[in-house]
Amino acid sequence: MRILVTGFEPFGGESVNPSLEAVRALAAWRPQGVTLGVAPLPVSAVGLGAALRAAVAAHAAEAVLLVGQAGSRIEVSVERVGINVIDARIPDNDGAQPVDVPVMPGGPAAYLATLPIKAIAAALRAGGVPAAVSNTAGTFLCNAGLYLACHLAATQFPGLRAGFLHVPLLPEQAARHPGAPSMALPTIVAGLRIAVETIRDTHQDIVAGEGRTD
Ligand code: PCA
Repeated sequence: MRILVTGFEPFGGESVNPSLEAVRALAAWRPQGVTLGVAPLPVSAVGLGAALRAAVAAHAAEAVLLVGQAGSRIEVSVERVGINVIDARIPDNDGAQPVDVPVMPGGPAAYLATLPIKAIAAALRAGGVPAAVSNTAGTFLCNAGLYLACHLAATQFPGLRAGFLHVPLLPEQAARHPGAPSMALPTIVAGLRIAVETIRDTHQDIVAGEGRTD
């Protein structure tokens, strides 16, 4: 199975992005039964879609797992949904700050992730990585990335499965933001490995209640 894992470039004044650091650390791994591809994605409202499409095509991906930084998250968030809205709180790396514009004009209001989110969350926890299903990926470019990946699957890459993991800040980042939660890089990398193995091994998601009201 060809699985593509992407990480985002640093943004918002940070010099690193834990998602990109973790994806880079994953690159040399050769999991059994998986051809693993990794790619960086730009924090660019204008450039994200083309970069994602190019990476999916270059790797002939059957599944794409996008990974991004979420500074307030206390655990790995397995995102359930991408919505067709960008409402940027901060500028992207091009200096653009779209507010209340669609990710894809005319597209559906939302797409649900097609990777096994419950199985991934359960496997992460079983592997010692704090994790939960999340019902909002925000309204910046991570949400847009999940939406675009699902839209690619719906329109150009039939059979492509797509999902998203938000990861906390690295400890060295959190140290500059007192009170912010963090997760060490080896834990994040271990989580990505577990997620890839779960994607490889799970074709029907498990049924497990994880609903929450936040
Ligand atoms: N996090 C941002 C965009 C890039 C990233 O790593 C987000 O959550 O939208």
